[in-house]
Amino acid sequence: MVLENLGRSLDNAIRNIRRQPKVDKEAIKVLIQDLQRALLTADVQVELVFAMTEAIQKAAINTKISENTKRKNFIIKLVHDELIKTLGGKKAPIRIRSGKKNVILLVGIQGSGKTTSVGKLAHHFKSKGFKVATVTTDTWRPGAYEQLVQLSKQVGVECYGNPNEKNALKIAIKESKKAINEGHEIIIVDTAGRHKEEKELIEEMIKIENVLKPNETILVIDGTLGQQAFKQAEEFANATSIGSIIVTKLDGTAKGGGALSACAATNASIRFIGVGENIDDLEEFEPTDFVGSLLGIPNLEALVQKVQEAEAMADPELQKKLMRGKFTLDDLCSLLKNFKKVGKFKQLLSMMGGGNIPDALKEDAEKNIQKWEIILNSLTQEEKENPTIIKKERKKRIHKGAGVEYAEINRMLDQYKQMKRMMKNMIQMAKKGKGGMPGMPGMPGMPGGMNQLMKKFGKDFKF
Ligand SMILES: Nc1nc2c(ncn2[C@@H]2O[C@H](COP(=O)(O)OP(=O)(O)OP(=O)(O)O)[C@@H](O)[C@H]2O)c(=O)[nH]1
Ligand SMILES: [Mg+2]
Repeated sequence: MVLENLGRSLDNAIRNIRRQPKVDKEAIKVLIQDLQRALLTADVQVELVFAMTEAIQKAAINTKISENTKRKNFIIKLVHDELIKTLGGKKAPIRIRSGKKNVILLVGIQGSGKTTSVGKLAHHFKSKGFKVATVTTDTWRPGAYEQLVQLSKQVGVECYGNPNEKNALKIAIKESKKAINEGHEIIIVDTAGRHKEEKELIEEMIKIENVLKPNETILVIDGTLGQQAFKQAEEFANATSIGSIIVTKLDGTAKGGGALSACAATNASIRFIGVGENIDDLEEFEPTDFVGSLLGIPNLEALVQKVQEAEAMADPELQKKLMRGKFTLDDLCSLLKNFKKVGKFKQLLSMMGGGNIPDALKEDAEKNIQKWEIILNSLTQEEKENPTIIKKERKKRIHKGAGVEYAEINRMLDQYKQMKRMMKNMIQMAKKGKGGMPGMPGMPGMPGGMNQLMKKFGKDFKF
């Protein structure tokens, strides 16, 4: 595994917290120390480590969570989220258009692993079914042409170049054109790594970018540089809008955490990581999966999702709105916003009405969530607070203003009424001390939270 040591120490820290019968301040303190030690040993920048762990510690101690969430799971999710944030979050994949011309340009400092990465990328895209070719424009390094020819042979793709031409720009234009004309979909272009300085490298990159107009320029960075990768990545991120990064040699370096977090800190996207010298030692970099394997928890995503869902329902603002006893369209707006975070409106409806709502209706609501938002945004405050005044004339106005079908407005209002009825039932059940409606599967945070609020507000709820 990449960053094996970091993974092992994070895994231990998480195991420790999971073993605790009760997570108290002391246990959180130990976890924070373990995390700091693990991240600093992996060369992550000191300020970053402290900012991350402070955020985790604060939220771990201060956040009120739903009683359906175990605090240790909540804390694991905090660690997970902070690590993903540090590594740059979700990124879009390279835009490759099948059947069209696609050019990928690799640049980087001497010895960073460009040529090897050209071979690895060729292998990666070939195995996805693309017709790939490589182009070498390196007229600087002795044997550079042969190196890529050899690698390309190993991958089973054609390599274009001209060892007799000394002008790299000329080769780039001519050989890429040839490769495209001969029917290749993806052309991966290697460049010379004579630069020891970022500035020079960036200047040349801009020149080649201007003539080749690549879909993507990839900066290859040696992962053993650790935090020093920041400067290179930053200059690069400032110079190109179509750039991404491959961090190489992450196999066996203790500094990988530094290189990865330093690159991510520049907002450049790390697309791949190099994890060895062979052509298949390239991994697509997806922070979510990466963090999952670092933390060593099987089904981490399921755990994170569960906590996220439970906490969306435990949102105190949302609960207050639900418990105000007057479920208006304004409240529906808040619900939609909240549940868009979780992405499962269907589940909200289950929570509110359990088996009472047919699946088709739930799916309908989930599908129409965007249209509903448009409708809701077209309503006046008065209409939101008192939906009964939305009669024919007002509906006509909304229909015109929101650009949605007339029937859609009725559908939304029908669903709203149904929800309001269910809310009423639910609160009545809570008042009777039954904690919620029967047949309400997966209702995290609701009954308990509701009972607490009932105690607080007494019998003031009226529909
Ligand atoms: N362990 C390991 N070695 C790598 C990785 N990527 C590249 N290398 C090694 O790093 C050395 C340099 O790789 P090259 O691909 O030639 O680097 P380059 O950037 O093309 O070098 P120049 O063209 O001279 O600038 C070679 O010995 C590669 O085998 C990696 O992910 N892991
Ligand atoms: Mg090279």
